[in-house]
Amino acid sequence: MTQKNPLIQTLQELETEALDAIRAALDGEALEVLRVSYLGRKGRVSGILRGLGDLSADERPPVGAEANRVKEVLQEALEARETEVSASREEIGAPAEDLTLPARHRWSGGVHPVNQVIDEIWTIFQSMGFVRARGPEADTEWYNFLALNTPLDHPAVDEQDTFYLKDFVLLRSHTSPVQVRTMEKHEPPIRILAPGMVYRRDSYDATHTPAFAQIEGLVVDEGITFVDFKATLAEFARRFWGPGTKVRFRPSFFPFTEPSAEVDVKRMITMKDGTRVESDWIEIMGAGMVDPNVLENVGYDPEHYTGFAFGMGPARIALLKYGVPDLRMFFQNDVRFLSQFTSQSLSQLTDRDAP
Ligand code: 2U9
Repeated sequence: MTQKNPLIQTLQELETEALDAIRAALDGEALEVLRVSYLGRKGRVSGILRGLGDLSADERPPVGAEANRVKEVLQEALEARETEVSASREEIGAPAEDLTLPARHRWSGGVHPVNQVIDEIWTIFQSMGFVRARGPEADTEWYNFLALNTPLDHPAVDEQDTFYLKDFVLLRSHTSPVQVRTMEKHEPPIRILAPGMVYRRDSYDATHTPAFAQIEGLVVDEGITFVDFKATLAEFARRFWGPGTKVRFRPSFFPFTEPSAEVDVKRMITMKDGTRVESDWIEIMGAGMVDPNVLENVGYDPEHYTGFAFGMGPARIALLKYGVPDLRMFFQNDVRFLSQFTSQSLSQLTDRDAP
């Protein structure tokens, strides 16, 4: 066995030492220093290669081969480490985020303008002692028409033509069935507000939609008079539209109320220059004293109890309140339109139910 040339031993020690140093290097600059000291013109591996000429013909090939192998190993190791340190430099954060910038605003939804109006109306009536009542959206002809003193061949039914699910069962055309069901279950005093979706076979245009929200209210007790009726609704109108609001009750007809009225308001509007002008009369709801036949239908004695009822469409109220020209804009889900009503955020709500 030929003895190992001591230069080969030196090369292998250099290799180990250099590989350790390369692994420990943290940046490109340190790696460049190492490259120069091992592989540069005056480097230690290059020095051995340069001295090959002084070796004997026997010694030269194995030392030369080993020197070249070590040179290649170190070159590869330097390149690999260079790639690693430059990748981690990017990770550490160049280019860095500016942590002093204010946080980006996270998009958050708001309450739909029609629901905002429902909430506002509900808050006003709640403060007057009304409680919320609910009922099914699919109901029977009895609850939707007959109990409400509305025979099916009455012309008023044409206006409330609705969707039948099967014989006798339909999508309610108003929330009045909720009041009928509440009266069946409870004795007076009754003071309820019934908001909810209703359905009619209507066109879809600037002033109609076949599905819409309604809010109806009902008060029944001993000794409820036309004065209670007018005062409650006038108080509501002034709280909703502002203290300067004028209220007018115009005679009308509904099968379930007698006498009946349409309620109009005349608002005080503040112009841009600060002057105050009166609006035209605008119709905001229908209402009336509960027809004695309706009270009888739920088993109340109309000689003993009297009451009043009212109904309004919050989308129509929202239209008037915000000056929106077309009802359909509320239902097209265009964020450019809806985001103009985000003053009330979901997190601000404390006492909100689904309508
Ligand atoms: C019972 C007794 C009476 C509710 C009433 C109206 C008049 C009315 C319309 C307003 C706009 C419907 O959404 S709208 O198209 N409503 O004009 N509603 S009186 O009367 C009742 C309800 C229940 C037991």
